[in-house]
Amino acid sequence: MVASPFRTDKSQQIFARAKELMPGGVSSPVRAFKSVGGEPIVFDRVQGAYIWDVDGNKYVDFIGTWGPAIVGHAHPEVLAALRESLDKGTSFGAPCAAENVLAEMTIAAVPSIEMVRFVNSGTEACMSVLRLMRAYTQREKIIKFEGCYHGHADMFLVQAGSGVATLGLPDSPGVPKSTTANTLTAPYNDLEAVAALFAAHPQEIAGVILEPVVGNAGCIPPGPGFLAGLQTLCREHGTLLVFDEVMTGFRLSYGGAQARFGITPDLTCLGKIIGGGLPVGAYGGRREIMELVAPAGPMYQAGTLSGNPLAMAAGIKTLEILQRPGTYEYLETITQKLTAGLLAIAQETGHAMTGVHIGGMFGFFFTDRPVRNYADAKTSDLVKFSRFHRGMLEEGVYLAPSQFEAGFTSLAHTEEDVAFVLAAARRVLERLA
Ligand code: KE4
Repeated sequence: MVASPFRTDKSQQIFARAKELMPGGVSSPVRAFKSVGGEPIVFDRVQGAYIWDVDGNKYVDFIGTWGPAIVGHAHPEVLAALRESLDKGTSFGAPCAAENVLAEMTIAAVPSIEMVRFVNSGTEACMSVLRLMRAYTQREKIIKFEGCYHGHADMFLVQAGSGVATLGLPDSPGVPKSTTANTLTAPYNDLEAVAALFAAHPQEIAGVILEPVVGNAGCIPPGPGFLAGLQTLCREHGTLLVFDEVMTGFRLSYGGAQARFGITPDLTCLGKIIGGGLPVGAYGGRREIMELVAPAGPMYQAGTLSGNPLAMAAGIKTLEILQRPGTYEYLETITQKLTAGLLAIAQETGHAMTGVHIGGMFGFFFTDRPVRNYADAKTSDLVKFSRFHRGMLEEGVYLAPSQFEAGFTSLAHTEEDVAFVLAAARRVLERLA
């Protein structure tokens, strides 16, 4: 898959110039490989389960542009739908029929959504839903969880501090303390910590927002009763429960995590897959809440390119493909084989590793302890992760360049790809032993 020896001359040349033009040489920080070290790879094209770099090296791709490529990169039917839409222009800045189509598909698929608003990113979806939950409840505080990421809007950039009830301290310069003072944090999977926050701030908490399966601290599933417990606490306190399904939406099942777990939140954020690789986000929920959003109601939110026909076309075709029989059974099977194989090889080569897979999502940590929250995740062997990442890259396998990300499979990943990846993992882990 990759040239031997592994050559990345062109990548390095292009990236050196990129660093002069763009902060860190990237359009999004995680791409810079800061947490795994080494120079990032500059890519040229994608197809199915694969990605090629500018030096001609081919990799099996488990990032899938961070989730959208669930039907496989550059799916011929998605490209055909885009070409058909492209002939009619790129954006109208006005209603188009395709918005109705994707809205109807989203409403039909996601249990919590009776009405939906399209935006251009997951960040916009989460930022807007935060404003909505405050407008609906007329309260200001929110609860988020350490290690959960809801995009880069100020109020979510909160130091995921340790401890039970942490008043938000901004973890980025430029975010005023006044902005994050209303953001409370608790450890994931810790219902007592959430109950303590409600007790400390009665009638003040507008909403609880979380990733129903964490994908931004590595992959961490909810423990038994956690989601149901949060729903009970929210109902007791007149607080909205919000699932950020930007990553899990249409990945853990066609109805997302909420359909898989049978817990229907009050509001849901979506992104990634519903855009099929083009910029789309969305938020939705009960009609009585969503009708607060302008121009139906007073809560303002807007966007020049929201609902543009190209992005709608890519999203519609992607969801049509996902509706086909056997989709999620295939994703579950291929992801299970990959994860189980990796854990077995780690054990055989003497490396402590724990891992999870759910739907088309997986993650692993180099530790022999259970990982139930961000604090646990941070105790795993990050150096070994970095060395494993680099080793796999040189074997032609592209994993997320951070321990605190998840892995994504697609309908294009085959059993042969899994066998290739596991053989590579064995070679790399034997070298790391
Ligand atoms: P975007 O603004 O990046 O479209 O979505 C923000 C977001 C919101 N909620 C969840 C659960 C998310 O995972 C994300 C974005 N995910 C990251 C990967 N962990 C995007 C990759 C990046 O930041 O470059």
